[in-house]
Amino acid sequence: MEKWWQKAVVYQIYPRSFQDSNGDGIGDLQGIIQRIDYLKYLGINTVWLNPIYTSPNDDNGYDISDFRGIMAEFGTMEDFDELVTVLKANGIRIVMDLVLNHTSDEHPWFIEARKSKDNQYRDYYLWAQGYEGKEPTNWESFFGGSLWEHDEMTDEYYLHLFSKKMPDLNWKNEKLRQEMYAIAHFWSEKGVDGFRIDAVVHIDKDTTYPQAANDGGRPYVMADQYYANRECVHDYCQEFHQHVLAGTDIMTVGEAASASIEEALRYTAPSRQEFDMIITFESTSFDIDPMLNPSVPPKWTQKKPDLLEIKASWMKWQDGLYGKGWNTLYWNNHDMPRVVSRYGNDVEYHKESAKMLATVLYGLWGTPYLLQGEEIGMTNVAFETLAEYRDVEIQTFYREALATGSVSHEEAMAMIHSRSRDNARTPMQWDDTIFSGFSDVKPWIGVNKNHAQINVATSMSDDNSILAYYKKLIELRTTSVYSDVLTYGKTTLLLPEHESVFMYTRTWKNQILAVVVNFFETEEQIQLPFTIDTCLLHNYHTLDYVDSILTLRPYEACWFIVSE
Ligand code: TEU
Ligand code: CA
Repeated sequence: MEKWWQKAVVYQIYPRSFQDSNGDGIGDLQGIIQRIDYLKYLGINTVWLNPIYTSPNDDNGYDISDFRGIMAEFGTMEDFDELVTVLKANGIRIVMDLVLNHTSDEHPWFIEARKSKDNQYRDYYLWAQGYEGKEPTNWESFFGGSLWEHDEMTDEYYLHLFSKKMPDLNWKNEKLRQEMYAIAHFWSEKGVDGFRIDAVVHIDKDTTYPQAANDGGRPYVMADQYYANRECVHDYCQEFHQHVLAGTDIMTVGEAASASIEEALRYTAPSRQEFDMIITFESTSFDIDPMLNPSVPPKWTQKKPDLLEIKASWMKWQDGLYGKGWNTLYWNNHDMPRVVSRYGNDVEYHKESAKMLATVLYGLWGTPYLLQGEEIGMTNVAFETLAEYRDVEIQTFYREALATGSVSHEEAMAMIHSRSRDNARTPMQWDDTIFSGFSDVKPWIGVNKNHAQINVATSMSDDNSILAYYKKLIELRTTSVYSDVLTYGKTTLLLPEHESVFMYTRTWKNQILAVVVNFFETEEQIQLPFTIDTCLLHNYHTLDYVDSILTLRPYEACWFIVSE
């Protein structure tokens, strides 16, 4: 049976950087309301808001101190209610970011819990004694360093997968779980249409706290085997479904960065009632090579992507979940560098490569997730100084990397330029004015200098813009006569061994859509095994197609309706 989220095109709004309405340099809910017409112009039908709850903003809202309050900088609950009303009036659904894995250390529960070992909230969190005068285990935080923080008051350590101001919750405590279900229920009652569930694969940990094997490269190591995708996670997701989702058509997308296809089949099988879909990091990690620099966490390394690896991985997920679960399609989110800088060429072939990346990904089977600014080809930013960066992960990475003694300031800054999360968090580029139309005052984080050329206003007056291309692509996926083949069609990979060309078909009833892209800059010639009936999408003005030989210029990309 068709579900609304199968035809969703989800636009991710990072509220802090989308639109400032009250001149404090910080994006807010009224700012989003001001931009509803743009969302309608783009043609998206769903928005995902990053966290808007009360927070001290150590991790820009993912450290929550009141799950039922709206962050003061973003506005009020009345603003939220108005936003929901306006979105729904414009046929746009709203997905909230639900953070279940941890709270802020300023949450009342944690303030109480740390007071004494027998406090009623103590067991809402994960505490342990030190081991041989050090932290309980050698496990590494996702933000670098140990994931244990010593708490003087009771001389115990508490676990924090992320920053030390974000203590992890103890999901083995049933009372805690009930508290989290009540929070989710509160927002479902307010009319939200979906939840993106943050870091959800981490909510169960091995609380026997074994040491992790360590090859000695760094003092602490990732220990996913002890805190990712454990069996209890499935049990808790099913319990969440029973308590919060049963009887609703609320969509759930679990952030399951490290989930394998086998785990994804279990998370997204409809019969298991866990999630409707998950976000895996596998589909965006092809340019990471830990061997390039063992002194730093893998995410900070970068190699040229291998298209054969990309094709094999994407087809594993296309084939593995088809008819059994559901896929998500994304290149960007607020945790990753911007794709046109990462896999494309944001200088000589900015438009062609940005359009190619959209063409190759959003022609696949699954629900697309676009990050604000992706549709105009926003790029990475390279701030001159560390002080211009805002992300707590960057500050921790820099400190830990230099502490190894084997990473220089210049090397660390180069890694920050190419890999940091702030690349995705600079203010939305609305026009070429000094603060890009995002605000009338200096924003909380610097505006990318290229906003003078890359912005919505300029794009709207250019029929050849990346924006016009995304608008067409979204219309094809959501409302055109080709929506069904794009939504339900079976994916078949062609030319599997070709190292530069990515070609596949989508087949649904009597319709065949072919996607043909040159992933790189070298011109390619290929023989097409079908007849082109219609060209739906193309990032060049003319097709060089003679006697069934198609010449593909740098990053050339097409969607065709074909016949065999
Ligand atoms: O990110 C989760 C996250 O980073 C982990 O899933 C980790 O990177 C991955 O499992 C490695 O395999 C979410 C948010 O997207 C991020 O912005 C927050 O900082 C984080 O959770 C904490 O809330
Ligand atoms: Ca504001």
